[in-house]
Amino acid sequence: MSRLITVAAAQLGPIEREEGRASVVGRMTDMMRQAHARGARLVVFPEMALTTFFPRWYIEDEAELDSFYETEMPSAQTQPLFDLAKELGVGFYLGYSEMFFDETGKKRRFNTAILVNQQAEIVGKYRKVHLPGHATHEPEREWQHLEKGYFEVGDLGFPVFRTMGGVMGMCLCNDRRWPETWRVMGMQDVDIVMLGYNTPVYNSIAAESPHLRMFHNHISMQAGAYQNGTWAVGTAKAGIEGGVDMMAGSCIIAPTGEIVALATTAEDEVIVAECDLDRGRYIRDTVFNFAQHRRIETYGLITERTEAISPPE
Ligand code: ING
Repeated sequence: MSRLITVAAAQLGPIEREEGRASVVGRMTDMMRQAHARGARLVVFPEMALTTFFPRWYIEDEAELDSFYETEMPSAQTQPLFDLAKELGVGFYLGYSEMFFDETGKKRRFNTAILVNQQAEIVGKYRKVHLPGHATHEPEREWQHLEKGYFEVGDLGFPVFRTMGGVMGMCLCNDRRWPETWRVMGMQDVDIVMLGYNTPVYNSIAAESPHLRMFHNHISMQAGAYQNGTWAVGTAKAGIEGGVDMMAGSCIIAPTGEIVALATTAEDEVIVAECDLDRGRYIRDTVFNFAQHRRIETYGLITERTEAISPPE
């Protein structure tokens, strides 16, 4: 019997610096209702879905920087999303900036995503591992990309969670570009990988055409899906946000690597697809049957070494 679940990507248009969380949550609950009305029982929101993508700015004032993080989840401002999820019986992926003080009193900051089931219980958490950009202010850039300065490297690895009838995994934005992200979850027999992204249309430091940037966005997720026989859902925060054009292109990708649903705007937009979580089984049993075909004795360099080293001249 097929394990079917109808999934939605709830793409967000721009969130400006001054837009409050209550307003954003209102947009998200509207989209959750739309998704539910179209049969979806799992909704994937973007990375950093509650605020503007603030790493585009150098923010010196610590209190201002802190204002972009969530210190509790759910909070009074995000509770309506959980309440609606429970009312409708819809699970969701939510990306947000997480801040807390650890047992030593140290302030911790992570770029985080949670997985919430159809009873509105948080059943999974992921913290972004691949932080792109730079750690300190680089004034020569047209805009900053200070994720390395505003977040710690994720400390939870790439876990998967058996919930809502399948094995579900998460990652965040730049993670999708790294095959290791997908393979670690593939090694755990993942059925669907959910991710949100905030990706500028233009590269702030190198000439790269918008069509090439979108090509890289999709090929990263299509390859990850196919090479691990998993569904993938990539949800953008899109449009001109904080003066920077952020790419759209939210999509739902089958384990075959085919895009089965694609956003056509750079605004709040819901796309939906019925996902047969067994669709990837033939791929995992044949071409990517890891037990039969992987040769781990040859892969040592992948985890023994961080940087690439050229052979001697
Ligand atoms: N954003 C971008 C991403 O990986 C980026 C950063 C864009 C890196 C293009 C390399 C090329 O989609 C985030 N938030 O990771």
